[in-house]
Amino acid sequence: MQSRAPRTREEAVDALVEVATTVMSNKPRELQLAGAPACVLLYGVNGAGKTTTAGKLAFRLRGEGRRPLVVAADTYRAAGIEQMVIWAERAGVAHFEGASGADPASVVYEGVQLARKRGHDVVIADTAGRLQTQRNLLEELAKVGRVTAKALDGAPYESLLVLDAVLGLTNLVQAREFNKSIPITGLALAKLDSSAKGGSVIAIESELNVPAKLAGVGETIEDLAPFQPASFIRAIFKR
Ligand SMILES: Nc1nc2c(ncn2[C@@H]2O[C@H](COP(=O)(O)OP(=O)(O)O)[C@@H](O)[C@H]2O)c(=O)[nH]1
Ligand SMILES: [Mg+2]
Repeated sequence: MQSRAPRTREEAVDALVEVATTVMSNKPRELQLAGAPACVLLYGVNGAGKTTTAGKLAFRLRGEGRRPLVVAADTYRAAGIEQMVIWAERAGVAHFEGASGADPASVVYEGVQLARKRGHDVVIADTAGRLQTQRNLLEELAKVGRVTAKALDGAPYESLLVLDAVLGLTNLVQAREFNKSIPITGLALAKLDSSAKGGSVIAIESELNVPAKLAGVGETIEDLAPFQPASFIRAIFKR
């Protein structure tokens, strides 16, 4: 850290880059997917990119030789389930969907049992969008988390908060609240291909000590990448 206040714009940017680099260094960014099966749970607000990210991730893991089962637990809307099924088919992976209106925690639980029975090594569960202000829906999400942990008998379980890079500090507010329902193990930052750069992730990583693990960089199935802090910081500060 510089010992004196920056004098020029250049020095100020250098100082910010240094702070961001410190915040983002030494965080484990690999998905923890050991277990039979492991499970990745995606949650966040409506339109953040959960379903798209689930589909892209399934495709990516399948490409790495895994056998994902996608679980459509966005049971509020028939369309929510359908969208997940379409993405699973696009990814060429198996899917399991709850009935419209079913309890999402039960759907995830059944999905994990089915994965075990059929030898899938990873479950990717999509959940309904909800706002960080909707107490009852956050409580429901907490139940999904508890039930998932129980279904997995301590196997690694990734709870990824999906964030829309286009949103600013509201992402930090979301992360704080969602983290109380299900402790976040990683962030999936969608829409990094847009003109927005998702700078709020630095604040979230700093305050909650959680790493961004995935970056959405477009609308096609291949547009998901491991999150790269160095290029992320470079894009924000144009360095
Ligand atoms: N450009 C871009 N669009 C994305 C990305 N991820 C998701 N989207 C779009 O964002 C919208 C909402 O995505 P969706 O996955 O349905 O959000 P959900 O409500 O959280 O499940 C869709 O139009 C997606 O195509 C991304 O990485 N880049
Ligand atoms: Mg969705």
